[in-house]
Amino acid sequence: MSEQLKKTPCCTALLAHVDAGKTTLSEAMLYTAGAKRTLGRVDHGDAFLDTQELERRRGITIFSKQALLPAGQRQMVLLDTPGHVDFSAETERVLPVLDCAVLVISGTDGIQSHTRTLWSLLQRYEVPTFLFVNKMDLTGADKDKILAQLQEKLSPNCLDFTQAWDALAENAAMCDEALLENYLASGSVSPGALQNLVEARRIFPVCFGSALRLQGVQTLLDLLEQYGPQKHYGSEFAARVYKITRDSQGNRLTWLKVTGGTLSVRQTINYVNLKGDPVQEKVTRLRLYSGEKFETPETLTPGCCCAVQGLNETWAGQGLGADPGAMEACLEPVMSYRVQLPGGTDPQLFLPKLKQLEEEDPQLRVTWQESLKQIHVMVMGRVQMEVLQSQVRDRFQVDITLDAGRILYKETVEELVEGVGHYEPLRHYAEVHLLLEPLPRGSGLQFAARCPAEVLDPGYQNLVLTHLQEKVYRGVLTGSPITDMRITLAAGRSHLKHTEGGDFRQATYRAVRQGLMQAKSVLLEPWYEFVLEIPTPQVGRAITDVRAMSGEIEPPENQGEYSILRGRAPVSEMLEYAAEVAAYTRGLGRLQTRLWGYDRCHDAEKVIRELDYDPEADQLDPTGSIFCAHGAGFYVPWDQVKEHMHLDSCLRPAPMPQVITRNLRLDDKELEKIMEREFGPVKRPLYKAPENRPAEEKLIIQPLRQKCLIVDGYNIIFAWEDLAKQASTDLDAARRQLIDALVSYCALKPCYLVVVFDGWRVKGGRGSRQQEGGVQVVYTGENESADSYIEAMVAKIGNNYAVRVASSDGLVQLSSFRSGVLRMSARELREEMDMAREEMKKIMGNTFQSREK
Ligand SMILES: Nc1nc2c(ncn2[C@@H]2O[C@H](COP(=O)(O)OP(=O)(O)OP(=O)(O)O)[C@@H](O)[C@H]2O)c(=O)[nH]1
Ligand SMILES: [Mg+2]
Repeated sequence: MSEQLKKTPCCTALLAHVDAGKTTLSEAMLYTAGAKRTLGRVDHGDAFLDTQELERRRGITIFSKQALLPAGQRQMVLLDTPGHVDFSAETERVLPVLDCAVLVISGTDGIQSHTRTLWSLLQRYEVPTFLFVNKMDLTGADKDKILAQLQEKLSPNCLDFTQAWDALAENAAMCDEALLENYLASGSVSPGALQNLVEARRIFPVCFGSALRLQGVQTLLDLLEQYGPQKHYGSEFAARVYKITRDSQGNRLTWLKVTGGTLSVRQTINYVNLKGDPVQEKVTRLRLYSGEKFETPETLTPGCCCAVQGLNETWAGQGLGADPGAMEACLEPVMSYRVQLPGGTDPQLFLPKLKQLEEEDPQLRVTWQESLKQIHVMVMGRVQMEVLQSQVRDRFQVDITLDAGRILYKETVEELVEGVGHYEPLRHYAEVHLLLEPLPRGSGLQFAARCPAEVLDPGYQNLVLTHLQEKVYRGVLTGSPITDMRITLAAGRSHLKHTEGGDFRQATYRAVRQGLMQAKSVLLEPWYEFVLEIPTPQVGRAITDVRAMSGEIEPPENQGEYSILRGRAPVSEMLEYAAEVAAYTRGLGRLQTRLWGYDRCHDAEKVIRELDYDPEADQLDPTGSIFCAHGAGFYVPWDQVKEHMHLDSCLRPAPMPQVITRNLRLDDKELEKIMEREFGPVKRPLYKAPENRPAEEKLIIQPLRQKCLIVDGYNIIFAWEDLAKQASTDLDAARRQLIDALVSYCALKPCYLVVVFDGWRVKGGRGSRQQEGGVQVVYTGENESADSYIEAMVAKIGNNYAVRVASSDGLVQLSSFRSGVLRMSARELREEMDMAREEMKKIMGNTFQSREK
């Protein structure tokens, strides 16, 4: 293995807005650390990390790249990223693999809109962050002013780490209560304590310098060495893919960070491709890059970032081995363009080539618009457009142009509806009931299943969830993608003989569209958040302009000659406004925009009319269903599906036995607590219910026959090895553990759950009953054994409930139970509880961080 990476490296990225000096800084770091003997320069086209012809020509970074360097006693994988907004998706892709980041601030420009975007991304991906204020050699760069700005705009915990130790210790103590206590008691702070706070993102070290003049660069390296996080990894193989590229020979490279175990040449990797099919491939070569050059080690250890050859269907964001699934990217283009091909080029033949580029940049979203016979791509802006054109020219020798740019709209719903899809051509069968419920703006799509296993087999439930996630669902107003909704599987039905592989896919697709047809849909468009700096006399004009754009504006902030206006406006209106500002202020005004997200469309009616979309004529996404009569399938339009459907509606208010409603209405907080205990801390809120929580109130699952599970407490404890062992030293703890496990199980699989503990030997014990989570915990009284309690209980409720009793295998009395009462062994109970956990884990996907981390 490379000399460089014998120790666990710290993977560090440089991030900033365009031209802040990231590439220059990486050059300076490499040189200062002794990894490079000469100092290249961006402006001379010989920077170590602007390796691509395109980048050298333009003098900007377009692709993220890595370099290896020593940082004192430690090793570092340095990732340089593009700063231009048009390439921010490329920057976002590296965030999930970072151990820490250096946010570069230009000493003369200060905090830009894009800096704040990056800051919130770092927050979202929980990356410990250092700040390097660059270009301090230029006049106008003011250290105190910048520091104050950082503290005000980013975080008060941005601390100057170049100040004297005593002052730093005191300032750091102010950022954390525990540290403060310690500091007050001992009068000092340890570097280790600071490192922990940096790692926990409680403080952000700031230093200053000039990358171009090699000032302050050694200080930055020292800070990274001393306070950079020290990661520890598990022994099982795990990795996270962060990008896909092709080298000049056309070899496909999968860039990943090893996050557990080892990765070796010839190792077999099993994974699931984007279509959901299992793939098994062998690693044929590992490339450990530094700049343009690479070594080809046989094996790599955790912490390393490398390019892997031999994997052909991997994708950026993917987790391999023990690393769980991906996080969804949050920066996305809001404009789509038509690809114009030179005469004689067949678009159908050209499409796969563009798809190759899409693999490298998934945000391109290359689509074939059948109705128009056109290829469309999504790009972030003009610079990316030009880069795409050059890429296509270099790689495929075709000159394309992009035109007819249009805004990408989205759709959501305004209220809760139930969508039903049925698919039953001859010898097929599937029915799916989904609840579509609005979520707050910016939530995206969430999927859940709340369907009892007796109604639909958990295997089919998972299938429905997969189908919900596998495609972009289109709304019925304009055919734009849907967002900001939770889609919950509430019921479904399969047929023992006739349900085939694709049937649930068909039923699921139709259910979503049928639901959308009934719902009150809302058209959304992208909005900018803007800051407009303008000579004060022109404020009136600016306000009028923003109003005319249907924008929103805060009262102007007068700073003498200049005023600052902040607000929001639709992208469609503000797109060209920067040029207008420059014109009417004679170059003195400046407009900074950043994408706020999607919100209500300001001219929805007009857009809907223009796009002229007819959902019922859309052959690709039918809104109706297929039913079967007299041995033949027939089409039922969406508005008649409910008259034909086989299961009842899930939204019909029906009187419910108290116990089930209670379980279903387990408070979100309670449920979340249980989930966290089971699966580890929640990465993002699990149930972000909208204010009026419609689904919780109205979701009522058809009462089949209520399930009841009675657990013979001590018998189970002594039958389960781990609990038995615990019980031998601490019976209370074992009991606690069992109750906790049952509470979780009950939350995952709602049922009437009773656990009975024998108290009959307890002198004078009167017995007790209490409610814990969804579980009833019973201690029998003196002279009453658990067996007899259970027997009496079964006799009482056996008619109304499907009762099962879980007990150790040896118990004979239970076999004499009335018919219809099922016995369950201790082992079966364990298996079922484990299965419920697994199922929920699958359903929850990546909502939870893995415990092991
Ligand atoms: N005066 C001065 N100029 C600098 C300093 N650092 C970088 N520059 C100049 O700033 C310009 C941009 O530098 P880059 O290193 O390409 O900036 P970048 O952040 O990598 O830019 P992108 O990759 O395009 O986002 C170049 O002309 C550099 O020479 C510095 O410390 N002082
Ligand atoms: Mg650069």
